Amino acid sequence: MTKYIIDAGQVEQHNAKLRAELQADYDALGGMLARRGVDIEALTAKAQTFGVAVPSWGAGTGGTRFARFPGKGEPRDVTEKLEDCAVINQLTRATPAVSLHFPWDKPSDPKALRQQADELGLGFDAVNSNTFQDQAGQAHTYKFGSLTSTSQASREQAVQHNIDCIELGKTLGSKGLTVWVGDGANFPGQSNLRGALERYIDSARGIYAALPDDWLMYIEHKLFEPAFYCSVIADWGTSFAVAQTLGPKAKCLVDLGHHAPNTNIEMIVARLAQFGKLGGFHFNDSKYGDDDLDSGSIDPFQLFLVFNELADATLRDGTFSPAYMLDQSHNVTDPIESLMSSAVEVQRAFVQAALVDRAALAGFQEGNDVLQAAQTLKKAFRTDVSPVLAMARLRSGGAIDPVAAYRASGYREQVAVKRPPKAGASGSGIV
Ligand code: PSV
Ligand code: MN
Ligand code: MN
Repeated sequence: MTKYIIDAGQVEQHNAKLRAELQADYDALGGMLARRGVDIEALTAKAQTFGVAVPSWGAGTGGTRFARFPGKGEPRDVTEKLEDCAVINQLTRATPAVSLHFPWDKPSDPKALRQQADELGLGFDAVNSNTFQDQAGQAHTYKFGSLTSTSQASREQAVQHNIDCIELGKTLGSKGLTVWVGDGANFPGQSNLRGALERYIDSARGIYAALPDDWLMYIEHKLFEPAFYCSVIADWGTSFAVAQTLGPKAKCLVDLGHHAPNTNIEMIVARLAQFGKLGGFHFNDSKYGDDDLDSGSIDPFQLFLVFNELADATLRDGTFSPAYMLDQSHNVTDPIESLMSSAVEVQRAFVQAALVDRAALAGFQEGNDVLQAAQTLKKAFRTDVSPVLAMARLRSGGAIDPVAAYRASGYREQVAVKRPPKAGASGSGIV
């Protein structure tokens, strides 16, 4: 039996107040969709299957290189992060798994952590390694790189850390390791561009060899930052080449914020899917760079177009299940509210993409009816599927309006009392 952090009776009360209004909106949308030949019940059932993992580090206030302004009642350790993640899933029913980042989230008792997650109805998504910072007591620095360092000792230490992450992840029931390195250079000439990638591949082989058969290794590319002249794994071409070189358990991970502005991300998605190397996503939104803004807050059409490619790939390839995760930094909002709204935005794109009339689209593409092809996508994107999302939540046991239910529960005020700020606490680890 799942232990709910927010009193189930409170959620029911909240739903009771909104139920009639939702039913009216749902019926109206159902009638409109029926005229298009779409069964709203099937769409709602599909929405109920959607899940996106929540990053443990997103539960605390993020921060920029300039400052961090902590919020009230922030989780102080991994067990408190799990509590917050459980609230997010209780109200949205769309975030059944948590992605941990080591060593930030290293549990003193991994079995107890798994038990806590079980009790809260949560699973563990891919675990993330961290070789972009030096940790206290670490023998060798990553100042000049980790998996690609010219220092063999630093490389070996970084490989071992990834293997340790796999071991911890096995105990927790995780099935994947996400590897993002900040390795690169700040000056032309600082590093040998080809040599650095050769060292990366050599190190990655050591990690890959430690992967259990039913695990995947997700290679996450990022254009720049912290390296500002060049990054070793800067783009999907490089991550694709690495994944091909390593083998079938290595796949590419697309973080939406890790590209130059105006990059056609949906085309990257289509390419990776076509060649069987699309492993998963870190969802967020951005205006300039790796802004880590809330999903769908800047360019919801791009998010829709990504899901449109995923829907096309599913149709072509049958079973196809990339890993979905949010990777955001919340600086000016309550992280629980941002994560709930973001999960709903990603779910919205998933449902809208299911509304695309694929037969009509294929016909317009075949006949080069450009305008109608574009309108076919827009018609799906413009459909307000909010009643479907709310009904899916209601039927799955969540809240019709997650943010309203969360505010009414007083959860943040309660944890603010239970979780006084740590003296000198300055960050969630993200700078
Ligand atoms: C890097 O910018 C990144 O997107 C990677 O996914 C990291 O693991 C995450 O942020 C948290 O720092
Ligand atoms: Mn990421
Ligand atoms: Mn990032």
